[in-house]
Amino acid sequence: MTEPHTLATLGWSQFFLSQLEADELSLTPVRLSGVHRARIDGLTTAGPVTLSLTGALDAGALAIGDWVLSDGIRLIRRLDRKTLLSRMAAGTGLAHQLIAANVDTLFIVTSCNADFNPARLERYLALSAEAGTESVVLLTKADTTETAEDYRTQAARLQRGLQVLALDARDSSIAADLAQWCGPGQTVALLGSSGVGKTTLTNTLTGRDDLTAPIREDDARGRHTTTTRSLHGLSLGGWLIDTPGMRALSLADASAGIDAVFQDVTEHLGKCRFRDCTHQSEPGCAVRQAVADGLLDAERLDRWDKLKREDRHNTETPAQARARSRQFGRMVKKSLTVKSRHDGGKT
Ligand SMILES: Nc1nc2c(ncn2[C@@H]2O[C@H](COP(=O)(O)OP(=O)(O)OP(=O)(O)O)[C@@H](O)[C@H]2O)c(=O)[nH]1
Ligand SMILES: [Mg+2]
Repeated sequence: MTEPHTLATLGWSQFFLSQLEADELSLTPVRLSGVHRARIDGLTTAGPVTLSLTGALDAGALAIGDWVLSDGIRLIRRLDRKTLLSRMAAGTGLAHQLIAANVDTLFIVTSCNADFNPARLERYLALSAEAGTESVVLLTKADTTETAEDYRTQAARLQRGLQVLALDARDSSIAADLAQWCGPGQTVALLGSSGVGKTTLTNTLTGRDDLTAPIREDDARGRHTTTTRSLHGLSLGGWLIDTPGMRALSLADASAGIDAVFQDVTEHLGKCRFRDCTHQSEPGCAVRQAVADGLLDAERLDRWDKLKREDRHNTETPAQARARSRQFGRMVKKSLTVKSRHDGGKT
């Protein structure tokens, strides 16, 4: 983008302004548009800047979309984030990898083909809910099938009130359908598997001509064409972050996000006979009863349970895990005692 920006069109707001100390008012706010090992690229009201990363902050602590303060040469400090999309770094076991910061809306991208997978979409939705971003599911390649509406209906069931759009990512008229998220000051990010059309959407919505590549015919898999995250100006005035295709998405520290996506499950919690019910085989389980009564989808319950266990496993320290298993042991023992008393009373 060549035309000058105001802080507001760059996404600045009272939230960031209120973080400034009196002696920081002369510093320049910079919105990060690229994070590299030893330098960062950013946008200011005076145009693009590049700052070298020396000393205090390392690149891993910064995310594209972050607001930082600079004295014109150096980065002085990062401001608190309105939202932060992060995930467990693949292969490292624990470390969080920052995806993007200060994103208002996450466009979760999948296609009307073999890429469509409800369980995977639920992971993205939980990540988004945990980050505090609004979620919108975009189903690309609607032009390649007669059944786009079926995909849309299935996706809409994955979270209450979820917005889902089926579209042809190459069609310039989609900008009008996405306009409410793409205006001045707003930031969207695209996440999804390789080959679903993230860069195609980027090109359509920004007027760019970034590299895209055809997917494999047999299983609809992409070729990991995009390799870095990048921030671009949208034709409608906002900002868009394109990202490389994701392979696997593991959740950590996302317990509240998972529950926000699975409200149809969580609304039945807290009503079981045992306070620490695991909803497996305990008597008086309100959750299993809801499934039996047709009020709750058994597959949703299974997927919620699996995600919560995974999240716990990835989040707990070994000491916390031991404490929880001790507590669980005590709870089982107690419920067996209660049960035997109860059974004894009956005979
Ligand atoms: N027919 C049709 N083709 C599409 C659509 N969206 C994307 N494509 C095609 O799908 C292929 C992959 O698109 P990309 O935009 O490169 O996908 P990506 O999500 O950026 O992939 P990575 O960069 O590998 O993560 C390209 O050949 C696109 O032209 C769509 O809505 N309809
Ligand atoms: Mg791409």
